[in-house]
Amino acid sequence: RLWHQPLKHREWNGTGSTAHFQDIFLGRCYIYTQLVQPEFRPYHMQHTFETKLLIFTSHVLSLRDRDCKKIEEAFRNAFISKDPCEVTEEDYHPLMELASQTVPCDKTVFWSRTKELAHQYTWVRQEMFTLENTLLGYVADGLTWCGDSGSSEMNYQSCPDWRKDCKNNSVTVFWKVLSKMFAENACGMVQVVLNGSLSNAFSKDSTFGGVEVHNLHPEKVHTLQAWVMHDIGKSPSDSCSGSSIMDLKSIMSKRNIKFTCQDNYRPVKFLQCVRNPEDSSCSLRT
Ligand code: N1C
Repeated sequence: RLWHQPLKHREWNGTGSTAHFQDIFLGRCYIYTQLVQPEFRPYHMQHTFETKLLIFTSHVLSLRDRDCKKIEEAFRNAFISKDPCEVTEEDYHPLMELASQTVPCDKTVFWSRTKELAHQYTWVRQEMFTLENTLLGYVADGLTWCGDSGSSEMNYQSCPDWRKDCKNNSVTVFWKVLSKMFAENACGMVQVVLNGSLSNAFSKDSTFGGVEVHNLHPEKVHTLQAWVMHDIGKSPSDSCSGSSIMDLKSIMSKRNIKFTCQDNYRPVKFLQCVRNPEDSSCSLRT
């Protein structure tokens, strides 16, 4: 027999909030602000003096004294005690103001359906940033969270599913706001890693195609470089000459941003080859 009846939350079709959400969020925030900084990286991964200075001034300095408890509170306030299907972009604005962060010009990396590979790339090229290499992207990556209009607790039983329940849920709205800000803040030359093993490497329905592309500022971003990567062992389905990339090219030309595209960009291909050294496409002669 249950002595403490659990609070009855509304039932949704998606998995519930990640267990120990608050602890994970706070722990990750402290790891990011206290440990994931260039000075703490192994010597061989340290930056040249210039990039280091750039990152230090624009990126790290602004984070050192960020109060993780305040950030966690602002995060909770965005969705707690609310219907998880009626979360608005404005709900997350106080959080965005508190934890905003800038990435140096030429160092932004977007991705679509290539998450792991894009992250391996920025892990090796430590001066580059995906959204998950910024504080808020880092703390929220892979987590699920939602509240309930009838309670000040998080719902650990279920959260809205994007397809079956609603689009404006706490998780989806968060990534939308954050991705938008990430794109708005980008400058110089920006890169995107796309998946050429899908029939459409570029999709207007993705966060990259639906949000980021439209929030790049042409006054700040002069070029978008796309890398279309084919998974080793799968047959290529799309490439720089395919129609989905042509769509992206025409969107960029209308937006007055120069566009370049390359299939199997070598620095990223090398990362795939580390995992598949025996593949014929990884031999020195190709
Ligand atoms: O829809 P996508 O890819 O094109 O989104 C990726 C794109 C990247 O450039 C990021 O800057 O949008 C940003 N982004 C994230 O960083 C991110 N981390 C985790 C968008 N979504 C992110 N997630 C979750 O993955 C989120 O729940 C969202 O719905 C998916 C999108 O992944 P995708 O379809 O591969």
